[in-house]
Amino acid sequence: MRLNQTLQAHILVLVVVVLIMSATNVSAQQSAINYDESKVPAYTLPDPLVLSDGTRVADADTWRRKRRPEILRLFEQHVYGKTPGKPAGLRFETTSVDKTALGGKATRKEVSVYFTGKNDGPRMDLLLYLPNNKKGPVPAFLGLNFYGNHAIHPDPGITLSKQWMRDNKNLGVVDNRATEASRGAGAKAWAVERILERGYALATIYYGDLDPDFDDGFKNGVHPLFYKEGQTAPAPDEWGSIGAWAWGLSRAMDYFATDPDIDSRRVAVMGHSRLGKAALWAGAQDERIALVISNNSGEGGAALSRRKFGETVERINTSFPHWFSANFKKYNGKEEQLPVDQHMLLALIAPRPVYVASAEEDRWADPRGEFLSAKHADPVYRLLGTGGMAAAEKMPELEQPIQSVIGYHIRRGGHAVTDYDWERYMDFADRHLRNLKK
Ligand code: GTR
Repeated sequence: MRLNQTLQAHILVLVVVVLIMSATNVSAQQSAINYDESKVPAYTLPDPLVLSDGTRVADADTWRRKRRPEILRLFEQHVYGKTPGKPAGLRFETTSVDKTALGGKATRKEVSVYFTGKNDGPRMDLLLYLPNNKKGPVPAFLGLNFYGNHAIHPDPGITLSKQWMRDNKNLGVVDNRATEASRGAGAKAWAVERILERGYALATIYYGDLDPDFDDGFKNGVHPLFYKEGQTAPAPDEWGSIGAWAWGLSRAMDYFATDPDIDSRRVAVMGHSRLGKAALWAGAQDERIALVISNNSGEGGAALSRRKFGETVERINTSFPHWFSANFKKYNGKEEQLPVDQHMLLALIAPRPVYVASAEEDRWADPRGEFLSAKHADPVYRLLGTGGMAAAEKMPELEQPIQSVIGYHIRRGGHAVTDYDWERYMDFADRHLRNLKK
């Protein structure tokens, strides 16, 4: 009898183990991530230079009037969702100025951007550093940050963000709020002194000011400001969080147009990872942005979705259901059915310079897919009379940057923004922003 019971217990354990094993196997199959180049499926990219009615786009005018708006609509409809424009009540207020910041090297300014004009309404806080060694309006780098403006530099004069933040004890974020310990916690990704030395201003915004990065059904953040009577969430073809982050970059552009210290015709937008996706989408929509930089933006950013290498559409929509439009979920596992691919996002930036940067170990973001996207945007740039991408035939070796109007590099190391990246972005901006007509 006792033996029988033990046997039964053993069988039960075995059955449970087998069930667990098969369950994990199923989920492993669903989310199988491919890192094998030989297993990249054969694919055909949609041609950015063919109209949806099949007509070839043979001149710059047809691109401008017909194809560009068509592609923009496709990205709105199927990928990022439609974005509202500038709100009528938008108001700026300079809340601090210190001309002796960073040991006298910089002027630090903080500006609140009130979206409804009301002081107790939603707002974003811009942090600006201007180089003191340069007179007049200066070109600027603009980028969203992950952990609050105070995290980009240990400068004690930066106001500590009070917004919701993802918990991170190492970065001093406790109970979803920044603490004094988070000052400068993200400074490695921001070459502040070098940017100033090279004659640029730096402007940054905490991305959570636009929409805190978790799936709450769009109750917080800027989305509710635009709900129609009775609406409680964005429609399937309306913006998600990436759309809101990109929208914030455009509101910063609105501000620059009013600030005589900034040369608003020479603003480069830079973003890393999910914020690189937002930077590209902002650059695609807002033609006031003179130059766009994607740092390791990967899936839904610079990387071609059809390659299904590293992160996939299904994976990103599952991990981050709030990032894209609800419509984008229709393409889970069906990348080949998308009416666009990400080379067309880069093409929307043409003829303005765009720089795509990858990192060797960042395979999740598919470095080759990022390179190929840049390469396949080239025909649009050429049609518009710019040089396009130099040496596009072959992916360059490590740390051999391409600095033509479509720029590209792949550096050693992993998923991050490094000093190497910043130096290349400034080389690129020196070359391409300087040539812009005033
Ligand atoms: C990852 C995500 C990527 C990238 C990254 C980031 O978890 O899968 O698409 O956006 O986060 O933003 O750091």
